[in-house]
Amino acid sequence: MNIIKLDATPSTNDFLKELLTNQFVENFTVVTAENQTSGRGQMGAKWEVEFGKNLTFSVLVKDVLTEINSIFHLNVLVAVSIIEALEHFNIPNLAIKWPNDILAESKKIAGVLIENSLKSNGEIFSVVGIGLNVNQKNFDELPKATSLSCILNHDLDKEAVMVSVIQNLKRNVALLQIGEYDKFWQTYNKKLFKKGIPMPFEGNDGIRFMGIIQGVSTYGKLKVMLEDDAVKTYDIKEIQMLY
Ligand code: BT5
Repeated sequence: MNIIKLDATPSTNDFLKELLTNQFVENFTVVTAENQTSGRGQMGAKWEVEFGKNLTFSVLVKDVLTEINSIFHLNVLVAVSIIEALEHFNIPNLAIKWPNDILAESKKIAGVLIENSLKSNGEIFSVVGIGLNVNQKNFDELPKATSLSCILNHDLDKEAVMVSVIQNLKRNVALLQIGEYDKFWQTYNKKLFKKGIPMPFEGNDGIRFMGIIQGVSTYGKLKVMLEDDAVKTYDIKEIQMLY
């Protein structure tokens, strides 16, 4: 496993993307940092961690996106790979909050930021950024977050957790490439947070409503049953669950 270890960098995703512009980078190369000074989430959100306590890493996955495999397929694979690793470390009550938050005991334990780029030779490179809380204990600033050590009451070897996620991801990408998407999608749906439970939502027009999550379509749309029993599908930017 090719792992580049850094003390500090603004963002491991940015470091890996920069590396890609300058040199050949092997598939599944990993960049990990003890501290990220400007860790990024989706759409300008920040990823914040205590220095040295957690995992912040990015993995290069080449050519997994094809006409058949969409961005959401990789998203599903990454979420399931993290869940499998956390189960291996005996974390109970894991769930996936659509589209890409990993929760343990209803609190966020990991977040994923996937960024794709098309190279001039037609290759598609996916930079899979993962923030996974391992040994941080104090989450006063982030009351809806947790870590492996908060749940298990002991510290863990961060690298062992990271290696487990990467090994799962490698194996699962190989399975995706031979067409085995369905079982990952089924696991993703099984683990879906608040599925079947009435919850408040907010649309991108600011209007709030109640709905019941039914599942996620193969291409990542959230299926929600509304108060008139009609089932509507929503894209990632169209709706958020208020939780
Ligand atoms: C994410 O965004 O959850 C994606 C996070 C990806 C971070 C990794 S670290 C390695 C790589 N390099 C980067 O620069 N990024 C990636 P989003 O769904 O937008 O969630 C962001 C929200 O999660 C924030 O607005 C906070 O509410 C919350 N949050 C921030 N830090 C957290 C933490 N350590 N644990 C749990 N929740 C956190």
